[in-house]
Amino acid sequence: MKAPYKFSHAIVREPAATVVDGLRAVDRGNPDIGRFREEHAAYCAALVVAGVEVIRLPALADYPDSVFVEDPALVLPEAAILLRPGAESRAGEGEHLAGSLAGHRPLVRLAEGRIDGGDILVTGRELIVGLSARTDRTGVEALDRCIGQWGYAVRCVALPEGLLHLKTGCSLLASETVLATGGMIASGLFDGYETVAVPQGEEPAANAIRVNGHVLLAEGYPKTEGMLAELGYEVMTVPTGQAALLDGGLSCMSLRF
Ligand code: CIR
Repeated sequence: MKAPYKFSHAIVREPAATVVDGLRAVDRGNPDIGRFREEHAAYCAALVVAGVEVIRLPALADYPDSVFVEDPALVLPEAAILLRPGAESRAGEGEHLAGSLAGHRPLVRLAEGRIDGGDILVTGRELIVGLSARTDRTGVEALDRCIGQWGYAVRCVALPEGLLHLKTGCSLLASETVLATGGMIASGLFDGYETVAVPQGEEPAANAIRVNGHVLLAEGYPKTEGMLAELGYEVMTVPTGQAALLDGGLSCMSLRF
């Protein structure tokens, strides 16, 4: 199974003690900072095994959700784009990534609208962008104008009910192959792609990440793990219980490039 792209680096940010104040749709209790740090360390270790250099940024106490670095930025081969996160409390997070990103890519700031990185799936041929509570049409159009100069096409899609972000329910396994929940596949979002449905009851496993030769999968989804192994993917499982309390998963805890 050929990897869609070769990643050499991943930016992560240590969880802050204030992560207990992180946003969540449903309160199932606060994450435990000690366990969150352990899970984050396991996540970073898995990225290293997958062959990337992990750039660890320090915790930001003023931004409880800043461990979820995927949302305020998008890194493409041509540039790093500071997005405009849809949650008020997260609006300043991007500037804290600017210094690190500028060391690797020309930096571009999106001019208007709202858009979270969690709503952007970069495939081998286009960017699929979900309209959500965090991402609006103005933001998608601003992104489209920004990346059009490099030849990227944007496919703007409406999310099925109940998902925070597009990538809450899907991930890219290969450049033309998407892992997703049955509901997302049925709604036609990925027409034209090969799709692999996560088994019913294991929907959160759809937020996986393909990193070079490996697929990182949340721990606790044995049917999905078995299915992917059967399909020939090299699967590594990572604990995500603490991030899940804040509606976070594997994709949102790093910026890979
Ligand atoms: C938030 O609501 O913004 C955070 N608690 C979770 C962000 C998860 N990000 C992602 O799925 N890309």
